[in-house]
Amino acid sequence: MSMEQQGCIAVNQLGYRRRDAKIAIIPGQGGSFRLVNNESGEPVWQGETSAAVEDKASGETVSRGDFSAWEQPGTYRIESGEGQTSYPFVISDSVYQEAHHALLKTFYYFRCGMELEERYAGSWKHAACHQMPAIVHGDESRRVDAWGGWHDAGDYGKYVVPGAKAVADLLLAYEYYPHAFERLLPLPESNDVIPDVLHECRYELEWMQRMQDNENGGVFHKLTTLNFPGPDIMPEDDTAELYVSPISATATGCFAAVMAKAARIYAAVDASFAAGCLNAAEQAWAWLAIYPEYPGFRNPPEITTGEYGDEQDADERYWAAAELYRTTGEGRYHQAFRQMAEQDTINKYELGWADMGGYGTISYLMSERERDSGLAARLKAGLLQRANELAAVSDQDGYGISLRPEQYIWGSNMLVMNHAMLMLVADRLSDSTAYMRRAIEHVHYLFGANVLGKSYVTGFGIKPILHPHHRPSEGDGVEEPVPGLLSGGPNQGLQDDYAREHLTGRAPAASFADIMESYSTNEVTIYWNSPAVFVLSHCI
Ligand code: G3I
Ligand code: 9MR
Ligand code: ZN
Repeated sequence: MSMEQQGCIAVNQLGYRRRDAKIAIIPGQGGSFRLVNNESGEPVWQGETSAAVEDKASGETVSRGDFSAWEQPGTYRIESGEGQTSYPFVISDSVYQEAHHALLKTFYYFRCGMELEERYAGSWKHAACHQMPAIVHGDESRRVDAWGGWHDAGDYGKYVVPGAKAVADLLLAYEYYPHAFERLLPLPESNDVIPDVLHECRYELEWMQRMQDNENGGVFHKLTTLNFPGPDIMPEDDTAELYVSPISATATGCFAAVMAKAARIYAAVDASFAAGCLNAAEQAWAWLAIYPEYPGFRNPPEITTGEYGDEQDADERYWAAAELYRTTGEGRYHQAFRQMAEQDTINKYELGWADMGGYGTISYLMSERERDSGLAARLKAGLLQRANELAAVSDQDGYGISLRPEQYIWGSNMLVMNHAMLMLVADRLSDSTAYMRRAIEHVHYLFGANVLGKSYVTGFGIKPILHPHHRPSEGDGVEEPVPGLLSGGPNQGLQDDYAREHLTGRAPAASFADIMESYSTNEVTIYWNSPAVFVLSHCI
């Protein structure tokens, strides 16, 4: 076996659960391949690959070696052809526990405004940051004391819209898979009454509440310094003045939605917090009613941090109506939802930071309230149709992934996980096992079954990313990055200097560099981790 070829057969580096589909991706024309006991080198099973395909996304010719039939626990590798081999991997039913735990724990590492103590943060401890009240942009004598919440990403901005997506994914994961959240993280707030995932989301929800303008119920779009700090500045050393940017309709819409959702979920564990969430949601809805049309958010000229611009606020309003109806049962919200559901311009099946309609659809489909049965049937059919489209793209892809080549954009790993999430929702709504099987292939991709043979999650797999664009990981003097961070992944858009210089001409799924400088391929964010928590919650 030549060492160069080790790892060239791509597998999930965490391993495979016994009953899951197990597929190794083998470069070249394919043929016979063997599953080998990693210790003894003895083949235990052998098979034929599928016919080779020219995979557009990766730019490679690959075939698929399906060894799903082998279910015996152990440590193995795949071998084929002329000395090609995979990294070793295990077959075991507990391959995802630790990764799930770390992907969730990461939200604690993103916390702003409090010290991260060694007891909870280990070597990645640091002092409290960003505790000063923020100046209101455009009304400079006014201050908003919005401490707390999570940093967005590799930068220290705090943005309402992506925060709402992240909390929505975590709360939805808890609603779907409560058993996946029984283990303590632990957190400073841990107790035996409230699961840690709800403590962690509450830390963000309380920050979001501080971002609501108590004069009118609208929600400030974001809280950041004027510009991004240097690339290795620790949070507590980022002491430039903080600003809140103006209210936006997208922030106010998804705020109303996620607060109404939280009101329902927290009612069972903390009635007074739940009541505060509902009140905040209702105030935000009142603002939305006063401004049925509102210009999309644009950065004020002095502010160059993340924009999260989005001209379309109808999907956030649609989601808000769905959650407010499900939580309160009030007919006015149902009526608003039914009206908006007729608008073809709203994408009702996306789970992104810009297009959020999918959350409204899922909430309506899960609702215990009286529903418009025709509408519910149409939404269910639409969601299954969308999942069928994703499955069809997956079936054409050498790596079993539902992204078309042009979808390897900034944060492509969010799409990989969002699509898996949608397929898992489809799995619940239908009798078919076809969606789940494909969703799990998306997990395999994340942990190494991809053209680069990398695990995109820090600290997990044999070849994990090591240099994410994450200021604390760069600046803390600790060699290993914070664990459990999901990288944005391949982006063919060449949207940073490093990518323009080094990645030009690469195939879409190979347009990635594990380099701090490449923020458009290797940054990390709360809302890329969150759909991964949802998907792995299914797997443990
Ligand atoms: O939607 C279009 C698609 O239609 C088109 O085909 C494709 C081709 O380039 O582009 C798609 O738009 C991309 C968009 O993300 C999709 O969500 C844009 O090119 C791309 O520039 C944009 O990137 C966003 C990036 O900020 C720059 O604005 C990322 O989504 C977003 O996650 C990222 O967010 C940053 C924050 O601003 C600051 N904090 C870190 C965070 C992560 O990098
Ligand atoms: O670090 C910033 C990252 O969090 C953002 O996602 C990214 C895009 O807005 O910008 C990064 O900051 C870079 C800035 O845009 C240009 N100069 C280099 C900065 C990275 O060190
Ligand atoms: Zn901070």
